[in-house]
Amino acid sequence: MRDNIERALRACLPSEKKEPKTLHGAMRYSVLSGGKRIRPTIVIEACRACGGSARDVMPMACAIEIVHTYSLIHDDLPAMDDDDYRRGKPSCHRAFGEAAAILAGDALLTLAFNIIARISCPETAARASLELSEAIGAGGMVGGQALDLESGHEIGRINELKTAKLFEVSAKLGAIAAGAGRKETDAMARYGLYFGRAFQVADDITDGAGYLKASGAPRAKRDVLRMIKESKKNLAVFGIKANGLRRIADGLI
Ligand code: GRG
Repeated sequence: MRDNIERALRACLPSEKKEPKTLHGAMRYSVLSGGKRIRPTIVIEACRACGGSARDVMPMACAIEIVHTYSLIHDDLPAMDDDDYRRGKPSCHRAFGEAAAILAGDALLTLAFNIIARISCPETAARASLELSEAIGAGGMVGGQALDLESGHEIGRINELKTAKLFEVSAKLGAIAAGAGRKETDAMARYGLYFGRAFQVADDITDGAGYLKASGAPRAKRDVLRMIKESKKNLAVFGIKANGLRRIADGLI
């Protein structure tokens, strides 16, 4: 599956040989830099669990990974986390300059919605762009980042918006691509949301930051396990077709 995702991502991105070459280079550099591709894998597995095929859902999987990459590029900027490295390589602004990195993030976000707009079923495309825009805008990922930049906001709320909403919409888009009904789509969304919460706490434990600082290691570890269990509970309705999603959740442990 990983190879298919890489191939599809490559095909979505503008060529480095075409102007503006620096912008295209920065976009390709950041997307094709060896991420774990957890979010697109969740999109595909959620679609499979709802009876759809990996091929049908690939545009949505790519759109989600492209949004994720935009968020990493902007998060690494000097005005945000000011990180020199990402995925073991110089971060986008270190490799291409700050202006190019800002534009690469902007262009990737736009590209994600362009990919969704091209989905052949107009209803699916409209629903997917509505869900995605709500998950990643001021009421979702960007809003979470804004709260994180201020002080005094509850860490669970920040994590939910900044990280979990993108996982929630990943699972949801998979269900939507498969034409799942309301009950299945809601169950998928809850799987993604709880997985996303667990993912951020696990990341904080690894980094020694955020939730770990606020709650201490024993509680943070207990909470990850509880959130993973809560996440997997929502898969019961899909039977063995959701084994891929169960493995992803267990992989966090
Ligand atoms: C600046 C628009 C904007 C948003 C920032 C999501 C986010 C909000 C920032 C990303 C930075 C960050 C530390 C997010 C927390 C989630 C997280 C641990 C991301 C890393 O995800 P992985 O581990 O990364 O899936 P790979 O490299 O494997 O894709």
